[in-house]
Amino acid sequence: DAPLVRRLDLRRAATGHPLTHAELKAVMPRPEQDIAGATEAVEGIIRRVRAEGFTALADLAQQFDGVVQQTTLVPAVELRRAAEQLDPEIRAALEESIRRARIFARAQRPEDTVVDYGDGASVTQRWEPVRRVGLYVPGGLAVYPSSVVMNAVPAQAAGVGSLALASPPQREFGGLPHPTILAAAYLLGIQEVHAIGGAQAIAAFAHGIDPTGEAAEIEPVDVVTGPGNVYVATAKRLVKGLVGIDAEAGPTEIAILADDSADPDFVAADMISQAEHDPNAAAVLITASAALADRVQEALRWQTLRTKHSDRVRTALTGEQSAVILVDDLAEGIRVADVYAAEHLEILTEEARSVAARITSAGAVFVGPYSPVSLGDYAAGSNHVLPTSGTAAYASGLNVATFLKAIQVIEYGRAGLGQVAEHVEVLARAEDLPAHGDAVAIRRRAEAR
Ligand code: HSO
Ligand code: ZN
Repeated sequence: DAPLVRRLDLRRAATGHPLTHAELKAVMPRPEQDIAGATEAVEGIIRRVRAEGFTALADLAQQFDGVVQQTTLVPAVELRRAAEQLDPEIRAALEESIRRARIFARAQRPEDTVVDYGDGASVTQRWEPVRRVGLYVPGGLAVYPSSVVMNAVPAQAAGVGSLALASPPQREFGGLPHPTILAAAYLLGIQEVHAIGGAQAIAAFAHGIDPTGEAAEIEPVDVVTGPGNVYVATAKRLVKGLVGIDAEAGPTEIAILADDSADPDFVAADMISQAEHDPNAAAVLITASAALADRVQEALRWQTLRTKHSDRVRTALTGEQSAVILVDDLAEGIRVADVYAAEHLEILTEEARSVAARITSAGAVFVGPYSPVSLGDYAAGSNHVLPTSGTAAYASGLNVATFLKAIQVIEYGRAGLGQVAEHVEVLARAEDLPAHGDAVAIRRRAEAR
């Protein structure tokens, strides 16, 4: 019977000529995603939230979530209660996840850069955290307390003073967000949690909500982060510019670069682990070993039968976005992996570390047989909010810098300015902006007096 994952043969014998970068890019497996479709509806929601504030939020909560709200703010006692009632095993796991993520995030904090040009002239790059961040966490089917950790920890390590979280109100939990989300917020020390769903949460963060009646104020934020469905992604796209956003995350993806030394059962298990997220998730194996490709297809078949979300997994694996890519050799495999620019790339080859060092595009690289992606999803210390859909060619995973901005500080004295004054005046004339030159000349004349 047919293999589960389609085969894409990029070996010279099949392609006839070595594929250029552009040709490779064109044949990479990618999911189709329609983000334009939601734009009109989301624009309407944002307009209403801006115009009507809490009234709009309450209406939308009734309409989409079936709950009646007096305020969006979750009382502090509910956060504590959720943490107290959390399964102790889950609590311990979340605490370890937070602990490791914090160590890595704190180590990322960049130093200021100071350059001295002599004559009392210096330029400094100083890092400052953004003032306030809004973190959106989906509810419904995918309840990921791990994503609360991954979004909050780098913001906190950056020194962001004000962190608000929003998650949809759940009927079955009395109109509050899901209790594991509340518990994760409590463990992270997040005190401001709002029960708001989807696009309206992004709008509330971006534009702010005035206090009305019992309803609490929501101060506008500087940056909005967090995963979500197509409505959330669209809302983030629409408020971008007014506020900063993290990446518009597409469906998750895993690529594995492997050779004959790889265990086909590990390869299959890891492909399935990410396929489990979403029928649109992508699982890609890149290998020069046709024998490994066959063994992985075999392992995928039986593992898929036994896994809990086998329907979703089968849809993801058989989709256009997933593939077993055959290449001539390891060097070509590295080239293909770079062009694909995976959200997650596993290196399951001999000398995995040196192969990983040659990779130039990936959200995160997982080196060797004991670094599966699911380790990174929960407890490696790295972040699991990573660039998808090939955006790793230019974008980075969530990290401390996402929540920092660099201020350039210029301090020249009279002598320092004197050293470059003429060059400034010349360039000002060359650009026909004589007033620019005058601003320097007037200081030179003051000096002469
Ligand atoms: N693999 C997902 C993150 C996640 N996994 C959350 C489990 N929970 C995207 O990197
Ligand atoms: Zn995952």
